[in-house]
Amino acid sequence: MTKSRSSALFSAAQTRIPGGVNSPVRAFRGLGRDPFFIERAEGARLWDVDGHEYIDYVGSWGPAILGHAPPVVVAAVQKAATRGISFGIPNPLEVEMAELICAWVPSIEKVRMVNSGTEATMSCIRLARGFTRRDKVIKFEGCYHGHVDSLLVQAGSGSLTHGQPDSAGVPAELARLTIALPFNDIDAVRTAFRENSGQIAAVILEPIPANAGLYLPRASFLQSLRDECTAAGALLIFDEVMTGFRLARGGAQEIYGVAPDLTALGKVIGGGLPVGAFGGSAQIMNQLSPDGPVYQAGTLSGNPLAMAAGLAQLRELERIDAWQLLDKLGAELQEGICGRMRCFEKPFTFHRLGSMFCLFFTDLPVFDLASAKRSKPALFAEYFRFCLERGVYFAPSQFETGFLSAAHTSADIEKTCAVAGDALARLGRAA
Ligand code: HOZ
Repeated sequence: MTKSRSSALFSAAQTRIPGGVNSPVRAFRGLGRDPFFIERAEGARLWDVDGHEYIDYVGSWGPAILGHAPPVVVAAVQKAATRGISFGIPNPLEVEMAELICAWVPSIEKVRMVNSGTEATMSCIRLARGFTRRDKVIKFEGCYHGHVDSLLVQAGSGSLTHGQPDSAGVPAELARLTIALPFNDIDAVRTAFRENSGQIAAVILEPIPANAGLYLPRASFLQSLRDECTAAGALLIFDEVMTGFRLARGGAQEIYGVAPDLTALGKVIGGGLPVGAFGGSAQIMNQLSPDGPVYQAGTLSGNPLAMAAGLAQLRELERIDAWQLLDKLGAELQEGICGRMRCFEKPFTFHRLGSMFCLFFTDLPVFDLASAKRSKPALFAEYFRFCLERGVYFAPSQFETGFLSAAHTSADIEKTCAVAGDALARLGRAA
C-alpha cells in the first residue's frame, strides 16, 4: 500500500524535528493515528495534503475566530507587507493597537506587544515580581500559561496530554516559588496566602480554564480572588490568551465583572500572526524598562504585519458583532450534541461558553483538573478518530478546548452534530 503524503511527511519530519512537530500537542499521541499535514485552509475548512476536507474546530488553537484566511485580514497583511516587513523601530500601527486594546479592556491603561502568549505571561510574572518585590506565585492545577519556567508546574495543555505537567529543565529552586492549587478552591488560596504571608507576588489564572478541557469558575471565585489579592498586596493576573476578544469584546473580565491588575493576551489579537500582549494600570506598567527597572524587550514586537492583521481582525469582529453570532452558533452546537445525548441514561458532560466548548467522557461534574481527569481517554480517542474520519476535526486531546469561528455555518454545525451523534451512539452510552 502506498503511504499517504501526510504519513511520508510525518516520517521525514520525525527525522529532523523532535517528535516530528513544532509543538507537542500536534503529534496526536495516544490517539492511535498520526497527524495530518495541511495544504490549505479557508473559512471553517481545512484541506490536508492528501485532499481530505475537514470542518475545523481548532482554528489554529484560537486565533482563527473569523475562520481561516478571512479576506479583510489577508488584505491588511498584503498591504502592510508592501510597506516593509519588519522595522525594529516604532510604527503607527503599534499606537493604534495599543489604543484599541485600552479602549476595549478597561483594566488596561498601558500595554506592551510581544510575540506569543508565552512571552505575555512570562513578562507578567516578571513584572509582578519586580513591582511587589516578592518572589512567590500562585497558579492553578491544569491552567496552562505557555512554556514559562515558573508556570510549568501542574500545567495543562500539551504538557498534561503527554504526562509532563512539571517539565524537566525547570530548576527545583524556581519551581518551589510556584504554589499550584486546585481551581475553584478559594479556601486553598486563603490558606496559601496565610502560610506565605508577605511573599506572594501574584495569582495567575485562566479566568476560564481552557487547557485541561474547558471548565468554568464557580460563582464568586474570581471576585474572591480579587479580594484576596487586594488584601494581601499581590497582583491578580488574568491569562486571557484564549478568552481575550473571543468571549466578549473585553474578554472574560468583562463577562465576570472582575478587573485584574495585569492581563496577558494572545491568539485572536494577532489575526493568526505570532502576537501576544500584556497590560495593566499605568502605575504597574511604568515599572517596565526604559521607564522602570523591569527589563523586557523584543526585536519583532509590534511587527507591522502582525499589527495590521490583528487590527483588521479585531475591527471586523466588532463590525459584524461576531460575539453574538458566535454565541448563537455555540448554542446550536450545544443543543445538537446535548440533544443527541438526551436518550442516554447518564449523558457525558458538555461545557460551552460562547464559541468555546468541550465534551468530557464522564457523567460527573467537571470543575477542576482532578474532575477533568475523570474523562475516559479511550473514549475520547475513539470519538476523535471517528469524527476525523468523517471530516470533523476536533482538538486532538481531551485537555484542549474546541473553537467555533464566525465562518462556521448552521449547516456545518448540523453535519458536525450528526457525526458526533453517531460517534456517541457507537460509544455505547445510549439507554
Ligand atoms: N492549548 C495550547 C495553547 N493554549 C495548544 C497549542 C500548542 O501547545 O501548540
